[in-house]
Amino acid sequence: MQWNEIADHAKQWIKEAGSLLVASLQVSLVIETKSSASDLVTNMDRQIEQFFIEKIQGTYPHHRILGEEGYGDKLTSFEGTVWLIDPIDGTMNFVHQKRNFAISIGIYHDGIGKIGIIYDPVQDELYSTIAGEGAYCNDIAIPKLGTGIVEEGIVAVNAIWLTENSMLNCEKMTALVRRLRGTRSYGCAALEIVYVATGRLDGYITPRLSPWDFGGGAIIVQEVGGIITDFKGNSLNPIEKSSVLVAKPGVYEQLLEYVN
Ligand code: 2AM
Ligand code: CA
Repeated sequence: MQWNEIADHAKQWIKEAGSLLVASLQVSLVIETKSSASDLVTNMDRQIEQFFIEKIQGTYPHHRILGEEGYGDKLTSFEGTVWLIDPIDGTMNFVHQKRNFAISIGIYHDGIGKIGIIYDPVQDELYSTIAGEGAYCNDIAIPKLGTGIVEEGIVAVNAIWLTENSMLNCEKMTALVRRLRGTRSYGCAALEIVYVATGRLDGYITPRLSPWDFGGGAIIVQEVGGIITDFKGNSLNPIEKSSVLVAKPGVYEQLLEYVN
């Protein structure tokens, strides 16, 4: 398989899609809610997913696509080449803040991560990797991560997980927040994962992501030595929803004790 050629196409398409998103910020969006008032979808989520499906099917007709908005294939297995696509990760940010959103692509072959590409079109930052060939931010190599400790770490976590909830122990989370150097919350899982890869964050804790949220970022952060698993320490299955703990070595082992 020509992974270089596929990655080049994916980068070209993701940049084109990013320009469409930035241009759309100037015109009024059609905003609807899905499962709840905080679960937003816009005409652009749908348009961008359809844009990728047309490009991929036109160029790689045997590849399959799993996209958040459901225009792709109904996958029951991960055989062959599969594209995981989130046309807008951070739709709430896209609508309310007009920044801190991204397009996420993860390309897997027989379930193994091959290519990860995340594009933040407002910052014009393209994060990419072909597994085994290093990770890049706008063609500048991202250095391998060293080890760290929570006392010197900044970890992304949404404040909701410090309130009473069924996914995490909020007393343990409060103790963790007191011990950390700092916390942040960007509201865009794909960016929070690649920020761990670039060292802007030392870790990220989030209890329920879908494959298209973590599929691209997971390949990038692992390429630079970051660790990404579910809250029990198991490898992520790119076909299932999952809790996600991602961090640099050292910090990961410490965080695992708080979320497990
Ligand atoms: P989305 O914008 O593509 O839906 C928000 O904290 C981040 O978590 C976003 O990246 C959002 O992705 C993702 N997310 C995915 N599923 C979610 C859920 N059920 N509830 C809240 N956020 C979710
Ligand atoms: Ca989305």
